[in-house]
Amino acid sequence: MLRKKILALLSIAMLAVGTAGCKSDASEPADPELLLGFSQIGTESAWRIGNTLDIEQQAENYGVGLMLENANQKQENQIDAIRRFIAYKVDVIAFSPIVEDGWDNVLSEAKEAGIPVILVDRDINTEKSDLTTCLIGADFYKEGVMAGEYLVRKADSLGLDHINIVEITGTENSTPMMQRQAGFLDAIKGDERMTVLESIDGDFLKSRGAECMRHLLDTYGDEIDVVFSHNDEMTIGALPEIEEAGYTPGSDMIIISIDGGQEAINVLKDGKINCVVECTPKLGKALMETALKLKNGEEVDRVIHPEEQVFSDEQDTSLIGPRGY
Ligand code: GZL
Repeated sequence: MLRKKILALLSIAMLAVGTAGCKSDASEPADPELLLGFSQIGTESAWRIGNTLDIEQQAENYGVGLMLENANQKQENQIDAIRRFIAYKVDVIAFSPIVEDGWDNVLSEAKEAGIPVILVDRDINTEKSDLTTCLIGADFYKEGVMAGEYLVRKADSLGLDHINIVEITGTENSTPMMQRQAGFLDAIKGDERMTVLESIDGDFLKSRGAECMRHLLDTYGDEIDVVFSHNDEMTIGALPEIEEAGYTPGSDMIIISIDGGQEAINVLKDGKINCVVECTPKLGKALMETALKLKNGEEVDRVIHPEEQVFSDEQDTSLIGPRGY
């Protein structure tokens, strides 16, 4: 097949060039019904790694030829990868945009090439709604609301009359960061007990979570009653800093996190985190089914949100089963 020959030549060319920072895994079944190009943000968290593994597993389950490229946290690498997918003439392009802005040009090129685009996990900011076909990902606003609603219940149960909150956010201008923050603030809005002392960007990284927590402890010390962290990675990074400062996370400070990976659930069971809002990385099945529908010219839903739950010290955490990421 001509495309396979082009693909083979381009793959050899790319390996020769040694494209920096990108890993293209052009593993595909013998004669795939569909060739899917996927640009993944990176490997910044257990969530992201779990998301990649799930997409690879589901591609195998559905017999989809998957070309997955890792952008190593750089938007320019994602844009380059999408241009390569266009050159390969893949059937469908999917990607998880690291930030919401800056995609119109490359997605217009995909549209001109007649290749449909699926957004996975995160959204983009554009005036041109026809540049993408579908968004498969969590309702991040609802995740923020669930975090805020937990805090209100916790404050009620402890009989607290004033609560100082520090927030460690995810990557600025990313969908989860903006919507988790908005949902959390809306959930506590009007509750006069609640004060947000500072909100600081931890970029979803463990190392930055530790740095941000050190800064917040140095600045506010024992004024801090609550740490609201946008992902488990940053939360896990922050905990040792809290302990080194002489505080007991989970009791001296209420700790609220999002993702629901195994490491955070283990720490929740140990009582050092009080609430973990689930954000499932298992989006691969919906991605493959949607891509196959697009290849076959079928209609697809504009938005597909997975069901998600809250894990917290309000329940018997010993009953929480293995998380798989
Ligand atoms: C959420 C995803 C976020 C996770 C982080 O769907 O975009 O990115 O919460 C990950 O762990 O880095």
